[in-house]
Amino acid sequence: MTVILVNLGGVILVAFIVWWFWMTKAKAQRAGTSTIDILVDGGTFTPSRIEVAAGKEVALRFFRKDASPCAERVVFDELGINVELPIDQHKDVLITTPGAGEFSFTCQMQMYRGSLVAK
Ligand SMILES: [Cu+2]
Repeated sequence: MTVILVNLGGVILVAFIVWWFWMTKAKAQRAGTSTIDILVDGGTFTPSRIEVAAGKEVALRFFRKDASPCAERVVFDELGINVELPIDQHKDVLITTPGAGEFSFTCQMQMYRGSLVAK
């Protein structure tokens, strides 16, 4: 009986350690990357002017409500990013700016317009 209890204790301890390390790692990853929500609707990105820290990875979380083909893609021309946005879903676009500066982003027809300001 004692042997079983000791073994069970060991298993629980190992499970706890594994869980602890995974949790800590996940937190560290989230802390390193900030997330900014952007709504895509009615011909405008909201917000349309986004300030980020230069050279640091940022996740832009687009939420496209506009079902028209106009809002189908988001394009960061200077950064070489062109991503399809699914309707009524969150889409994360990870961006690391090459340095300080202003980088525009648009829909593929350049009707939607926004700018990413890296400082
Ligand atoms: Cu468009």
